[in-house]
Amino acid sequence: MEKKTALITGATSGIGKATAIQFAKNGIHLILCGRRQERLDALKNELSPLTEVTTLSFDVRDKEAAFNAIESLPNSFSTIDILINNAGNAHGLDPIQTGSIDDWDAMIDINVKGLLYVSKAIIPKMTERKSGHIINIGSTAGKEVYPNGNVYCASKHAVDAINKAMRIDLNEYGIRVGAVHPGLVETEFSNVRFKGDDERADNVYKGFDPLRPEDIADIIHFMISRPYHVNLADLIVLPTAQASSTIVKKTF
Ligand code: NDP
Ligand code: 8X3
Repeated sequence: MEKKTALITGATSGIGKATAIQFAKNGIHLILCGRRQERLDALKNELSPLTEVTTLSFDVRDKEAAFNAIESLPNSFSTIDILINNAGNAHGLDPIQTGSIDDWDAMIDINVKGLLYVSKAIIPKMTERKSGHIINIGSTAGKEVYPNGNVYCASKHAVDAINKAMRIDLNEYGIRVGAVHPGLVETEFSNVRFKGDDERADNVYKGFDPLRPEDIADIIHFMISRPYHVNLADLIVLPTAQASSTIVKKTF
């Protein structure tokens, strides 16, 4: 069977890294993206015995860097069948009246504009071939709004809208578009949100059984391994202990 090629943004950590590992186990060729080259190199070394792997190090905020990186792919990786738009983070958890404008810029530039730049660099070849699969990683923060989540929630509501818009615009090209919207997943997400305050970050996941990045990777692999006429369009995935952004059953 012909091997598929997937480009994963944010493959250096968390959900993106777990997805890369899951895809490699299933023989999918990988283009691993992120800013931290040493982590990309380490993951490439780990996965190369299982599948073909290449890496692209760029900041998704930098549109020129994103286009140049994707343009630079060798022929053997230039047909991208699957795009996993995963790179993103929350920066800060502050009320709107005291929030940092730098944090707002980071979240809009990475989670929204970065996703658009990478998609724009890849979609035209998918429309030419009339095939492809795009999975956008949204969040429960894109389905509801919680206290102090303001701009992060706005950025993920934008991802939700972009996911729906892509599915409509790409419908005539037979391209599959779907989103996964996770609740609380234990990754480096909260370490980034709280800018290295690891104790505060760890506390987010204490007292209940959070999702693990592998849980989301499993679901992403399930989505891409359905027969081509099946498109999982919009999935909300929660830990059992979580009912909504603000309702989590904790043991303390
Ligand atoms: P991590 O912090 O573990 O991973 C984030 C990834 O995004 C890293 O690989 C990082 O790579 C990459 N990234 C961040 N900023 C940039 C940038 N400017 N340019 C390129 N890559 C970047 O978090 P998660 O795995 O949890 O997050 C992955 C996605 O899942 C995000 O979109 C997040 O919003 C979403 N999500 C997470 C949830 C959670 O509870 N953890 C729940 C719902 C959604 P590098 O730093 O090397 O560039
Ligand atoms: C990450 C989940 O609840 O921290 O998107 O916003 S949450």
